[in-house]
Parts: sequence; C-alpha cells; structure tokens
Amino acid sequence: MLKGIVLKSTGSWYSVKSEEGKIYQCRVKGKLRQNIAFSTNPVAVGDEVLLEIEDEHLALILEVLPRKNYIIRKSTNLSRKGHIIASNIDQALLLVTIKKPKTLIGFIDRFLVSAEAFHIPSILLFHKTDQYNEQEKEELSRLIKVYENAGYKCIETSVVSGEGTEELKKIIKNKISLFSGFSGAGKSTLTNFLEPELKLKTAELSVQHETGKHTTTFAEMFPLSLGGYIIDSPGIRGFGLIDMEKQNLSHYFPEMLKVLDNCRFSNCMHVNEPGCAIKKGVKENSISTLRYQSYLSMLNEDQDENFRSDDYA
Ligand SMILES: Nc1nc2c(ncn2[C@@H]2O[C@H](COP(=O)(O)OP(=O)(O)OP(=O)(O)O)[C@@H](O)[C@H]2O)c(=O)[nH]1
Ligand SMILES: [Mg+2]
Ligand SMILES: [Zn+2]
Repeated sequence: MLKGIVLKSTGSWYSVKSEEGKIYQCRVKGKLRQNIAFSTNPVAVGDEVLLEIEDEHLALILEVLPRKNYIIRKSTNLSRKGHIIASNIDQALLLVTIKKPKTLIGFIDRFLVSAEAFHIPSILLFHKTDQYNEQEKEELSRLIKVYENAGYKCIETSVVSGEGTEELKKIIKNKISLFSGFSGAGKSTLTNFLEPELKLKTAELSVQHETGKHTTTFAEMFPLSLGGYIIDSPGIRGFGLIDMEKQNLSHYFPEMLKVLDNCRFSNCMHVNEPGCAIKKGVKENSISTLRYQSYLSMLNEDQDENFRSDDYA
C-alpha cells in the first residue's frame, strides 16, 4: 500500500501525491465515509492517506491517517457538523484587509480562536497596504497594535509595492501554510506572486459591495519552489466555531490565557465576577477592548447563531 498526501478535493474526486511523487486522481472507498462523523468532508486537503493503486493515474483512498491538526468551520448554521478546510498544517496565514473587502473583527477572532484550539500557529497578513490613504493607514496601525499586543505576528503585505513579501517568503519556506480570509482579500493573488507559474484565477471585487466574488471554489495545496507548500482556499464568509466549551474560551485568547490564573475565582468567566484579572487588564489597556468584546460576543452567542453573525447578508 502506498502513502500519499491530498493536494486537492473537489467533493468526490481527490488529487493525491504519492510518496513517490506521482499524482493520482482518487475516489474514496465507500466505507470510509461513515468513519468521521463530525465533518461533512471525510477527506481534506493536507490529509495523509493510504492508497490502493488502480492504474497509472487512478487510485482509491482506503484510509485517512490520524491528523496532526485541522482547521474546521461549521458548514451551515443549522448543522452541528463542520467542514475541514485543511489538515496537517504548520501555520495559518490570515489575510486581513480593512477595505475592499472589509474584514470583520469578529471573523478574525473566531478564526484565531479556532486555530488556537487546534494548536495551529497563526500569523496575520495585513494585505493590500498599497491601497490605503493616510487615515486608513492609521486605522490599520491601530488594528495591528491590537493583534501584536495579543501575541500574534503581524506583517504588512502588498503585491503591488512588494512590501513584506521578502519576510513572508522566509516565514513560509519549508512549511505547510494555509492562506485564509474573506473572499477578495487576495489569497490567490498572493499565491501567484509567490509561485507565478501557477496562474491561479483571481477576480476584481464587485464594484457595488466591495466584496469578493468567491473565485476560488476548492482548497488546493501547491508545492513552492522555495520549499514547502501553500494551501489556497475559498474565501470564508462566516466562521462558526465547532462545539467549544464556553468555560475554556478565554484559553484561546493568548493575552487572556497569560493572566487568567490571577482571577479570584478559578471558574471565572470574566464577565461580572469580582477580582477578574482579565477585566482589570481591559481597564488598564493591557488587553484590548475589541478583543474582549469579541470574547463576550462568542461567549453569549449560541452555537447556531455565531455562524451567521459575520455574514454580510
Ligand atoms: N491593491 C491591491 N490589490 C490586490 C492585492 N492583492 C490582491 N489584490 C486584488 O484583490 C482582488 C481579489 O484577489 P483574489 O486573489 O482573487 O482574492 P481571493 O482572496 O483569492 O478571493 P476568493 O478566491 O474569492 O476567496 C484582485 O482584484 C487582486 O488583483 C494587493 O496587494 N494590492
Ligand atoms: Mg482565490
Ligand atoms: Zn476572570
């Protein structure tokens, strides 16, 4: 039996690169489907799989090997199941733009919380820096401070000016990195910039709404000439958290995790309790109000609502 890694999934067909470096078009053996109950996709990009070779180009996926980690989001607001965006990744690179499109704070924080929960390091790419005027640049600086203060690495990038792209190359070299973010944030453009041969499809934003057109429809993993892989993925609109213990939510905010041992009550939810170290941090500005508000909104939403809350509709 041959081992391989899933490069692309289009629903029922998968492109898998075998250990020997050959690409096979694969289907899943029927039985596999019931094995993973919580996800709507039994096989995700980045999965390590066992193959049964059928001919030179075709194979069957017999088994998905245990995942080191994965990024999952709820498929619909009514579902308890989630869609695995990618697995076995070294880092998630989240593209953030404050206009064209406007990335919502609630989305950024839900994404980061989800990545923390699965121990995936996240880096924020504040992209399209060439498009901002002075006032927007100030707004951007304030936002960057919020996330640096929370403990995240932040890089300002642009494919127009080239800003940050050398630093980005150093970060992605020899790693498996997932590009995520709103539709139109520039994930495919940035992937093309890093690997021009790919010529991935990109599209201008819709003029009326300044939102993306969901150009990329399937996640796909691309080898980089400088070593490592990029996973380009479809733009996300809302990010629903999968079954998370509310009691543990603050553990997934690194700046809160650092101080929560100092709360007077060990079961403090950091809302109304006296002697709360997190609320003290917010008051003293060592914890950002924006982040704390995100925390509260995630805490108060029921699981079904939070898929919708970031939707543009
Ligand atoms: N000004 C500017 N525009 C950029 C930059 N990067 C990407 N864009 C533009 O942003 C638009 C959307 O880019 P895409 O790469 O298609 O965005 P995407 O994130 O892949 O979108 P989906 O596939 O829909 O999720 C295109 O018109 C790009 O030319 C940048 O650094 N600066
Ligand atoms: Mg795209
Ligand atoms: Zn507290």
